[in-house]
Parts: sequence; C-alpha cells; structure tokens
Amino acid sequence: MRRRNFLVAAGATFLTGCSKIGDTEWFAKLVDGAENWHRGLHRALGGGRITMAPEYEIADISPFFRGNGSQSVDTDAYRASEAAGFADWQLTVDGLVANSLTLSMDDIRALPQRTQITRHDCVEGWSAIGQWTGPQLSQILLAAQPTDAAKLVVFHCADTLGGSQYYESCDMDDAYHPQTIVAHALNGEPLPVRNGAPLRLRLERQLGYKHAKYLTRIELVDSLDAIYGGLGGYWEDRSGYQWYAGI
Ligand SMILES: Nc1nc2c(c(=O)[nH]1)N[C@H]1C(S)=C(S)[C@@H](COP(=O)(O)O)O[C@H]1N2
Ligand SMILES: [Mo]
Repeated sequence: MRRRNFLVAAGATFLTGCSKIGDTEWFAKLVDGAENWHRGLHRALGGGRITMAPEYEIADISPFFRGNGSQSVDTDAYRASEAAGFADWQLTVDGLVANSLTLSMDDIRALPQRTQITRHDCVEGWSAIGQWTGPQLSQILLAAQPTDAAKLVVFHCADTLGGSQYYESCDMDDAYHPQTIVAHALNGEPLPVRNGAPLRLRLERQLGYKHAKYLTRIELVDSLDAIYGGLGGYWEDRSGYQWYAGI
C-alpha cells in the first residue's frame, strides 16, 4: 500500500508540474509505474468498484508454505535451468498482442515490483499465508500491448500433472488487477521449486488452483475453445472446478 500511495503521489506531483525531479530518469520510470497502475486500476474498476484480497502482516506469514500439485518439473531442461539458478529462464508473452515479448529473469526483476502478503486457499482444504514479490501482470501487458481482440489471458506452465500440461487462464479484469503479479520471490527469497520456481502467478481473488506455477508463456486470446480441453484450466478441464474461482 505504501509503495502504491507513493507512486500515486509521485504521479500527482509530476502532473502539477514539479519539473526538477521530473527531469530525472528514475523519476520518469516511477511515474510510468504510477500510470500503469492507474490504467490497471481503471480497467479493473470497470465502472467504479474494485475489490482487493485481504493483505496481512509479516507476523501472519506461515512458517512453511507447503507445495501442492506438481512440486517440481520432471524434464531435463528444467533440471538444467534449476542447476543454473534459473538464470536462463524465459517468459514469452504472445498471442493477440502488438509486441510479443521474451522476458528474462533480469527483465522481470527490473520492472516495478509489488510485494503483498496474502492467504492462499486450496480447494483441498488448507490455507497458507505468504509474502509474494514480482511485477504486476499489468506492467507486462502494458509492454506487450494486447490488441482490442484480446479478451483472456492464458498461463502456460512447464510441468505436467498426470501426463497433461498444467495451465490456467483469467479475464482482463483480473489480469489488470493490482494484486495480480508474476511472483519470483516468496518471503523475500527466490521461489522454492515446490512453489513454482522461478515464476508463478498470484491471482489473489481466486482459489489456489488458478495460481499457475512454473510459468513459461503468457498468451492473449479471444476464446478458450482451442486451448487444451477448452474450459480454461487443468482442473476445469478434468474435474469440473469453476473457471471463475472467486473467494
Ligand atoms: N503449474 C502448476 N501450477 C499449479 C499447480 C500445479 O500442479 N502445477 N497446482 C495448483 C494448486 S491446486 C494449488 S493449491 C497451488 C499450490 O501452490 P503451492 O505449491 O505454492 O502451495 O498451485 C496451483 N498451481
Ligand atoms: Mo489447490
């Protein structure tokens, strides 16, 4: 909250014409961050209301954040990347975008960051509170520039579960929501493998299975029909889990 308030204040200062710090490069970048955040907020508002997932205090953080579903990725490529500290990991952003992107981990960490302490709720009946850090998805989408035809965001993962590729998806409201981030850190440390190293989605207003781990590709689409089983996610395709898993 503090960071966002600062960004908003920084943006306001810029708009009222305080040009001295406004000339510096770092300030321009901060203002960019503020603008992006506003854009995301306005889209998420969609008419005047935004719901935020509850955020918690450091003291509330669970001592151990368990892994669930896939706890690693069973490929040689993943093991090699893990051995290299994931320095070679790439996140592709493509589909219905004006600018396809290939982001490195350094690129991800160079974007404006958001840190949030939230509670993860799994349908299987457990919860855990963790502190997640990463760029807002809205920042990444701003760089990729979804076309007007883009209606949904698909998250492709490196792992298979029971022989099928894991994936998830969300609508543009959730994609631009301020708490939707591509997390590279949990509790101030690089993501553990069991929790989706090196990149996992946090989609805080929805249940655990929406938070895709081991992210490799973000694809903008106009329909989910042609994506895997067509129902928008691994569990949606096979177990009748809701596509919109609002908490
Ligand atoms: N790629 C991938 N993402 C996934 C899963 C998975 O098996 N593979 N499991 C989901 C489920 S059901 C939950 S509850 C959370 C668990 O996250 P955690 O392992 O960090 O606890 O990840 C979700 N994202
Ligand atoms: Mo879950």
